Amino acid sequence: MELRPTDALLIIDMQSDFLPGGPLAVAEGDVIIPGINALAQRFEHVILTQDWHPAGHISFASSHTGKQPFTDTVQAAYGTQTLWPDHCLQGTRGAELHPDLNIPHAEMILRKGFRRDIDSYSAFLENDKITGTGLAGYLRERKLNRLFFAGLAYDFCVGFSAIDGAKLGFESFVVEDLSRAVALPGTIENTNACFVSEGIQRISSASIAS
Ligand code: VGL
Ligand code: ZN
Repeated sequence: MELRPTDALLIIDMQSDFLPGGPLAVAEGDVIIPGINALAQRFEHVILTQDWHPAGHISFASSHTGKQPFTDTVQAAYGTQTLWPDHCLQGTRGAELHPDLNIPHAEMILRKGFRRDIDSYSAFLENDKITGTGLAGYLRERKLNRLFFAGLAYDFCVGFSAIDGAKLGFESFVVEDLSRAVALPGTIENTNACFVSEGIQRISSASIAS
């Protein structure tokens, strides 16, 4: 497939806390860094996202007494929220984009998940499915209409971002070999089913012409 000047690459949450050694390490998250750097060079427009939580965030198991990360949930005002280890605390080293990520021409870094009582997997809509991040307006104003997603995690922030992107009218592709999953029970299967129903194509980085 040929890239167009109106394409954008969205690199989701390539932060130290999600990489091996971090509190919410995604298996092989580090393996995709060189490929992401190489793919980004082929895009004129690159947007990076950063999960960016305040202390006491609703998604932290530590914010709720007796709750365990990964397996336990809480009922938020907007519905069921999965709980995680503390991660991507605003201003910490672990919240920084990984130092091996090398995309100096990235045009925007979008932070999300900064409201204490609302998590935000998606780069477009927070988990209440109402609060917007402003990204859709930014992309429309810049006339970027085709979106390619890579990064972490396939079954959470990458998946939710691509699904919302498609729902908002952007033609959306997920670069599967440049993403890795948290893989809680059923999450990958659920993500793949949503990609099918939203018309999101899973592609390989090799299929993008250079
Ligand atoms: C993510 C869980 C919690 C992600 C962020 O980037 O996929 N997952 N916060
Ligand atoms: Zn998070």
